[in-house]
Amino acid sequence: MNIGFTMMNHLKKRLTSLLVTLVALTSATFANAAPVPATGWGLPRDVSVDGHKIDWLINATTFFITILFVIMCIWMAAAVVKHGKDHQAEYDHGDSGHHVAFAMAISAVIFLVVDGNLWFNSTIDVNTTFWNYTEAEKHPEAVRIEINAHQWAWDARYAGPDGKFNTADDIVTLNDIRVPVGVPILFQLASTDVIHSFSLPNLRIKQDAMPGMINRMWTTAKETGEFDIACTQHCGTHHYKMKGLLTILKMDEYKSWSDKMSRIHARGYDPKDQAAKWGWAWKKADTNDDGISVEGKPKSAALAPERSQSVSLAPEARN
Ligand SMILES: [Cu+2]
Repeated sequence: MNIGFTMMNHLKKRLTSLLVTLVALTSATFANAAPVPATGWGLPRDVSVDGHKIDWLINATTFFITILFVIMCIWMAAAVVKHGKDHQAEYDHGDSGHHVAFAMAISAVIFLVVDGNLWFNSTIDVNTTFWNYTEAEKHPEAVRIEINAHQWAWDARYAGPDGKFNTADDIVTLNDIRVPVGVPILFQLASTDVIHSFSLPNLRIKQDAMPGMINRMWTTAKETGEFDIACTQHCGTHHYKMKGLLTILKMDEYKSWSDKMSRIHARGYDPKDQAAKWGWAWKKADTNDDGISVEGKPKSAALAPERSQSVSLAPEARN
């Protein structure tokens, strides 16, 4: 009776350990195999031409991590089953030549296959696509947008028909960015107050907006629709409110919108209003080699007319 009870207890403990391992394994598998819907689990729907390169990196990382996780779980489950009550424990420093060689070989395989693979592919993607501003700028219909981030909204400025920023035909919007599908969209980013991060999750790009410097990023949309603009840098108490709407339009719809907006803004343009001219001369793609950011300051980081709510601005920006 007593022996039977001890055996049952022992078996129960082993089964519990096995069950815990299996539950951990199953939940990790579900998390990794997340689908890609418009809502729900997984990444937001990718509507950009090059977003699949980012997704490949994320998926490859998840794939390798899952393999390693499964191996570790099998290893632990085997240890739980094998090293039971009847197993004689052995003491071992683990520093023999054999052990050291084994650990180094495993580490080298993981480093070269996993990290090497990710590094190699991401470097190619960055150089040929994501930081290749020269190619993007060459497109005759490329759209250029200046973004001024501030607590807690996004000002956007389009140059208008004359192609120059800070002129009468500029289009200036607040939390409302409209772009055409199928052509490069180039952004240059500045910030009036603190560090923000301009994120377009459905286009798989984001970049910090820094006070005192102009950062940039570019993308090409492949689908029309309405998508989120988010701030992905905690930038103060109302950070959570700092969202906007990105509308991707067909080229003819975009042209008629921008023509109309340009005419409306030209009518309300006041050449004496210096505060409204917060834009800057567009930084050319060849102004720096590293492709990350270009030093420079907006001509004025002061207020655009739409954001005159002084409560939302840093003290130095109010002057
Ligand atoms: Cu922000």
